[in-house]
Amino acid sequence: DEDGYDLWLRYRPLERASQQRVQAQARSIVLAGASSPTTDAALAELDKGLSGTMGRAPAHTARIGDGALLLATPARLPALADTASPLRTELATLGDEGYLLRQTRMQGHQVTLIAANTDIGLLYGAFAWLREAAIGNMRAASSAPKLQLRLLNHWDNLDRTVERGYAGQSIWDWWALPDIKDQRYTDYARANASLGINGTVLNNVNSKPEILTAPFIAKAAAVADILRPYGIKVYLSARFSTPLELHETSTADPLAPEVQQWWNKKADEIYKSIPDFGGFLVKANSEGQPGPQDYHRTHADGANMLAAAVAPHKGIVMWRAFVYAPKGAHLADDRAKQAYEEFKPLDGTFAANVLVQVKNGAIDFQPREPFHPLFGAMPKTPLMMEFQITKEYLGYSTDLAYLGTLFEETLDSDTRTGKTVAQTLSGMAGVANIGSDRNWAGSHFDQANWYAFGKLAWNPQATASDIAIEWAALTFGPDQRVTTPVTEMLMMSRETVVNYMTPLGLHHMMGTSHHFGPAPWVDNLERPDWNPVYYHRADRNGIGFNRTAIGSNALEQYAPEIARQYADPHTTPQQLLLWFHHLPWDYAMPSGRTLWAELLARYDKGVADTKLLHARWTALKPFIDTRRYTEVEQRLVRQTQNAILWRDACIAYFQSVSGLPLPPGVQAPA
Ligand code: GCW
Repeated sequence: DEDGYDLWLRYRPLERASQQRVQAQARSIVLAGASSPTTDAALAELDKGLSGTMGRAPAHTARIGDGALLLATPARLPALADTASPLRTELATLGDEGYLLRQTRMQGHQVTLIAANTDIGLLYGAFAWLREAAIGNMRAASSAPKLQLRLLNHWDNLDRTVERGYAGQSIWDWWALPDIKDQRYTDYARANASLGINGTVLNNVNSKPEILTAPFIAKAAAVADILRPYGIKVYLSARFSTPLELHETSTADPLAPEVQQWWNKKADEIYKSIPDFGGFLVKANSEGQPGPQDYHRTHADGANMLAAAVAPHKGIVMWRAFVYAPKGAHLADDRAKQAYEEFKPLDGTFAANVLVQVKNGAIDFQPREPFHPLFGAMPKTPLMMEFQITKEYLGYSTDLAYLGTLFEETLDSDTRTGKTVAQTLSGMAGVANIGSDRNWAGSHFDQANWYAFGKLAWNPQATASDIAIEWAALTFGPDQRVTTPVTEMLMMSRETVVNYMTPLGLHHMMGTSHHFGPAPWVDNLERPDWNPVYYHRADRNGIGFNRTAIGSNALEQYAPEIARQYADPHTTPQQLLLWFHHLPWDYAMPSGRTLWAELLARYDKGVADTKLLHARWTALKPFIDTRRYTEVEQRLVRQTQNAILWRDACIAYFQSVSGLPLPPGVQAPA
């Protein structure tokens, strides 16, 4: 019975023809040179993969023979170090983490070579080869990551609750650690390494001082020991006021010498237990978290102080730009502008080992947002992209929404500063959707979002559809009668959610605090910038947030070409229309409909497409194992109800505001 635990590393038996192709490439397995923990992991994975797909794993031999699957680095195999070898030339372009898969002759034998410059590269190569085997492709490949930092961010609390987690408790069992190490940690490492993820922040950005005390450092070190062979570094979220709250300093002012000294010593202590500790992630002066501004210091002052503490150990600081202050948050302001206003002036003032981590959009992980104006605006500061893999605003793990298309849309956006968003990045972080549920992600399809994040962090130019096809084949088997419809479901799913939740650029209309379900009517929260009415601004005359020069002028934060194009509703992409403009209900849309009628049509399409998703899945019943089929099917039924609720609630509410007639055939609720 398939329960989803194996993720995309299922290694189920292949058909005979595929088995023969795989067999031809792996009559024996040869590791050049001595073993290391990382090559042990690679060989164990090959054994596991081949036992599953082929029925048994080939013998490991020391000598290269015909049909060998050979793992080698230049340091391990002199032939690869030979400057005359074209393979060496190719390897030289692949860096520390790249790999190549190649049919070649070695010592007079026909072999399949998995080659890299490092053992981590070999591990990545082994996973890539196994992926080819599982799909039955056996293609040659050559690949290196385009981004250096590819991290998961766990919003996991020390009591094992997970902020915005929809997949059960945190996988980190802090109570049991460091002595008791769940097998799940190793499987977590395998899954992440198979995608090339090379770092993980273990705890929530809403952090606690305890995480940096000796007992928790020991626990984190135990996790780091398990992840290390897989090329994954451990990072921690640091609470800015930690020394003060632990009563070990009298202030948390970043410019106070005692504070700097405390952090220096803390860093020394951490690195003693975790020599390759990655560094800190910090949420400061945002949503009630402490930060340097509590002492009238800047974000750069705060980040640079922490950066100085970890710099001698080659650590980094990822400083989040997700800041917005309650003060002055009245309707004339625009929360979307605040991060840019705070951070843009600091460009060039951050220490070399600081990265500023920016959410994909300027509000908060909405089903659709334009790219954050900080991308392209901080040329002197390395930036990290922060995506949310967990679906806080897209229906949790109940609704099906493939985020590959959302990620791709942001990454491919042209900043008009000579770079796409992807080209402005030094790294990518994904807020993890992983929990202790048997299937890790809360639903089978949500595994695709973890997968897509990892793949795009490795190569931000990869396409969401290629990733979807690969995931579908690895998850449900390479039968095209399954992979084609599953891929089509994935590719239409996010737009479907946009349509039934927030069409045409609407945003932040979700239920207060939990963020599930519609609540566009809410207007009484303690902070105006938390109210949905602040964002849609619907009234008798029209709807939308005017962010042009006669509105909040958030547009001015974008490159002039974009600002000019989006200043006019007629040249603003329809999908962002109400993000940037407040328009009359009878505004003429390109479809020929009024804005009101277009809005209704979008909501209807969202519902219709949800039903279509369900129908496509039920057609797959003969091809999918019972448990996974049923678990997905139940969620699609629920999603249809959710979509109907969104549509009906939003239409009823907007109609009550606009006073416009409902479309023919639609009755106002009694
Ligand atoms: O998306 C919002 C969430 C908060 C989260 C915050 C952030 C970790 O609703 O739960 O807190 O953003 O990103 O800091």
